Amino acid sequence: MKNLILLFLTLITFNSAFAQSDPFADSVALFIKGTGSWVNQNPPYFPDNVLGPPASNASYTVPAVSPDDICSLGLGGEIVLAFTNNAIVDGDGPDFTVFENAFQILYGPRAGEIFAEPGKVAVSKDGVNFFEFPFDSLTLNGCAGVTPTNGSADPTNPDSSGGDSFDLATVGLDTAYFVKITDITSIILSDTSNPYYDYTANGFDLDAVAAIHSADIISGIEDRENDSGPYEFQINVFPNPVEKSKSSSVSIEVQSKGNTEITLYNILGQQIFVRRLTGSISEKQILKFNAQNLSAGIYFVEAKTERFSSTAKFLIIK
Ligand SMILES: [Ca+2]
Ligand SMILES: [Ca+2]
Ligand SMILES: [Ca+2]
Repeated sequence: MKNLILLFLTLITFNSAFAQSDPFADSVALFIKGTGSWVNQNPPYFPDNVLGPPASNASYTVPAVSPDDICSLGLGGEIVLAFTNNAIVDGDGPDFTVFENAFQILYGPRAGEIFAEPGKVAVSKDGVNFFEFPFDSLTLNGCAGVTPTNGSADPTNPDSSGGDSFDLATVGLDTAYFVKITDITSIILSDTSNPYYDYTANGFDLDAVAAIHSADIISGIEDRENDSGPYEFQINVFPNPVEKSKSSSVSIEVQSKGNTEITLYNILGQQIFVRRLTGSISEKQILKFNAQNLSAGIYFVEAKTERFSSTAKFLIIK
């Protein structure tokens, strides 16, 4: 257990010896489509169009419009992006940027103004408790979907990247694994005197979310002892994250030799269960369990044989 606590510290302090993970959102934890339906809300475009970097061809006056680049949330739509190989952490100033396809209008009665389909933004550590950034629907201060994207700039540099940046300190979080964006375009459409009123607006178009202050999460193999043995020792958990609303079945796949003890811990290091697998040869064994009664959050699975020990991290969300 002491070793495990040390390992938790390693995990939580994000071992910098590991290769830098990408700073962008890694998976979609939840998508509730709003009013309207677009091709970019479905495969093969979605979810890749909201993961990874923002559209490189977007500029102040030219919005990204390809379904490969953006996903329309629809009026009132809501999306939750999960970070699984990196976390957003609170550093000096803003910590992450949301990229949408806002742009400056060049012609017509609104020339020079920004065409905005704004969203409100919230963040979470556990995928359950979200902390919303304050926003103003008249000035759009605090909203995402207001500042055009500069696709030729470094998306992790808020001084030049465009997009709308947020500081975790504003909501009192030190780390976030989830970013929720909810379209609020209908607030603008309900008030023709709103400075951003535009009858053609039809909802937030998400391009990307990038961490400015990013920390790697070790989610794969962490062998504490010499791993030069004659066989592989691996542990994988899938799906990850586990979405309880879709399926609460979790598979832990272990490649090991001999008796293997599997222990599940929550983020506090409390043991949830211990199970034993008995394999005599080096082969893949799968332990399945039901996560229905586990609360949402971060969990660790430790697999241990006489000689080896390895831990994997995974998330359970609603
Ligand atoms: Ca990432
Ligand atoms: Ca900050
Ligand atoms: Ca994109």
